[in-house]
Amino acid sequence: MSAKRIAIAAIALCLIVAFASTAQDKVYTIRFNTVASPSDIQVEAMNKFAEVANAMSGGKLDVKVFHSGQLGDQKTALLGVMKGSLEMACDASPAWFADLAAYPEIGVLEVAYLFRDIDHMYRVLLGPVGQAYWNSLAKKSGMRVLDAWYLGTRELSLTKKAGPVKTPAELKPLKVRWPNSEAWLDVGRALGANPTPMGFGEVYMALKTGTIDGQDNPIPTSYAEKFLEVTKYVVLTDHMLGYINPVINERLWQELPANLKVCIKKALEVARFYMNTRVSEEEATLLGKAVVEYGTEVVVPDKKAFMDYAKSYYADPKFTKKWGAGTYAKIQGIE
Ligand code: KDO
Repeated sequence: MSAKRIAIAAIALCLIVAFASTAQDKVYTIRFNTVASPSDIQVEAMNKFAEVANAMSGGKLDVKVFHSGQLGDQKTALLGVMKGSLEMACDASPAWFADLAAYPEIGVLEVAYLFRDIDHMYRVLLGPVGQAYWNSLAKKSGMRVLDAWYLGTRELSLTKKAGPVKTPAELKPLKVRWPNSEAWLDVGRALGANPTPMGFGEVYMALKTGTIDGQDNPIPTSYAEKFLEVTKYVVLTDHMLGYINPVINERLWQELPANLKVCIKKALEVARFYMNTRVSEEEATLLGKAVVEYGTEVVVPDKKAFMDYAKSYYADPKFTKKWGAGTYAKIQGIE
């Protein structure tokens, strides 16, 4: 080999080594945002994720948690993750993706009375059906779903003025808040409501000042965010097994070395177990606390009336057109 060739080969080798060591030495800062406040279990779970991911990666991952919407509300954060101006967000789920990622088909994964129980929910979301939706979401939007954390069963909480609603007909005249995306508003409509769209951060004040008559969220969320302090009735409609999907910018995900991807996946799993256990515990205990602390009245509604109403609402052909023929039944039928 000539001296010139040896020199070129040496330079090429140096470049390869330099590149490899840059990739290896690089510290990835990952900002992880939520609208939830620090008293909310999901913030604890996000902190758990950060702690495990950072430790497991030996400092190559630097996950930082931002609560209370410090880096934006639900929509802003998800659009940021899609564009790459934010690395991760926690307040994500299909009813958001359907609108923000212009992917109406995926909305079928978050409709009233879809899942029989948590096992069914997990078989769909973390099984091949869910994975196929998450993969096409990543292609369409630049945002990848990494996991599914149980948020709790969604129930209505209504003000004193609204009264102890027991049927869809009684819900109709009330101003009940739902998250501000079309697929979320359909959840409200499927219960007979005429939903008021509103950002999460405005709900407490709107309940307190009487701008709205109620809202829907799982008990641990409604308790942590003090929504139960400013409402009187919790109506046990059990209309949805709520979950959130931690998401990451797809370009960043593809850039991450394989070992760091493993750290992220493992840390998410730890956080998921933490969150799901705590949520289940708190679902069982917090209502009793709210009864003592706030004088909450627990209302057992005509759940069958709500379920029947939802079934006929989603039977509208516009949903078959959005989701694809037979998709809803296929998801419900997964064993
Ligand atoms: C909410 O805005 O009511 C909601 O429960 C919607 C969920 O998709 C999720 O964004 C959640 O807020 C936040 O994570 C706060 O718990």
